[in-house]
Amino acid sequence: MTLDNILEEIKKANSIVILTHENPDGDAIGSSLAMYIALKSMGKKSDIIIPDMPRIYNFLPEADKIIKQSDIEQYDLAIVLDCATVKMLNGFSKYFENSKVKVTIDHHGTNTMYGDFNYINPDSPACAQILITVLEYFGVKITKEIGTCILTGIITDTGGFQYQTTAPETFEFAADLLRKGINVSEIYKRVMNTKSKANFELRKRAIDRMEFIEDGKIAFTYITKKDNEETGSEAGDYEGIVEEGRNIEGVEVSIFLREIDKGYKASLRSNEYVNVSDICLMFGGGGHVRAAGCNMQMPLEQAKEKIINQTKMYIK
Ligand SMILES: [Mn+2]
Repeated sequence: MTLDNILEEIKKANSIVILTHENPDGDAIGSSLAMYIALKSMGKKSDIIIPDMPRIYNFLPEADKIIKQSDIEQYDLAIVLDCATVKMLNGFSKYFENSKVKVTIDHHGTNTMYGDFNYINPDSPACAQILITVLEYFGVKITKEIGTCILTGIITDTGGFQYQTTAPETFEFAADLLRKGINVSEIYKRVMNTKSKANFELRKRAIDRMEFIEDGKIAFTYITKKDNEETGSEAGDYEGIVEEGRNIEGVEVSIFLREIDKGYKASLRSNEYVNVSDICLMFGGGGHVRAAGCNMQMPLEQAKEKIINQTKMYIK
């Protein structure tokens, strides 16, 4: 079975690299750190390479061990977490391509099974939740540190247990952690409610620009590089903006464009019936039914028109 193969590869490997998707969220960071700590407990040293670490997750155990790049050309084993495609590894895919053995652990239905061994569960609300099964299989005890990282992944990807993806096991696991003395309410507050000043400033601009299309069923907004500069934004400071549109009464799809080096990165969220992963797949992206994204290498006006027109086709 896949997990036996993965465990065998971990045991064999002398050098391991942990990777995740670009623009990492709480699930990406939490899963990576949980794996890092688990490997350490198994007597395995590993590198986590994340070039664009959002500052709100700096409180996580071992977050200071995350590196932006590595001198090691070829790792024996690469473990990729929470990442649907090789393309989403973006700037640091070379560590993946060069490694001798490749493992992916993920919960995206759009995962392309690009590893030698792929452990995918699209029913799991977070990659971090899959790790509970994986680590228990490896005989790793879920310590307070590991639990904190896993819970961070679960809380962010379930929007604080609010999405329909939240499974009964999700609550059971949270209850277990609470019994173990993990400060669930503190993690919740840090992850869900604490915003950087720059995030707040970006949010203000995005809300100010928000447009409603198709009788208010589509909400659209954007931020530019200039906004980032003027607000002193760093990686991850745009988190939560797309949800602002989604939370407005009558909105089915919220679209948020964010300027990146080449064009715009689109984030989509839906409420009831639109599969936004389908929309994003049209532009080479993907994700989940209610949350997905894609890159659009074109000017703002063009990106806006294309993504809105595509979305309109799904609106009832
Ligand atoms: Mn995830």
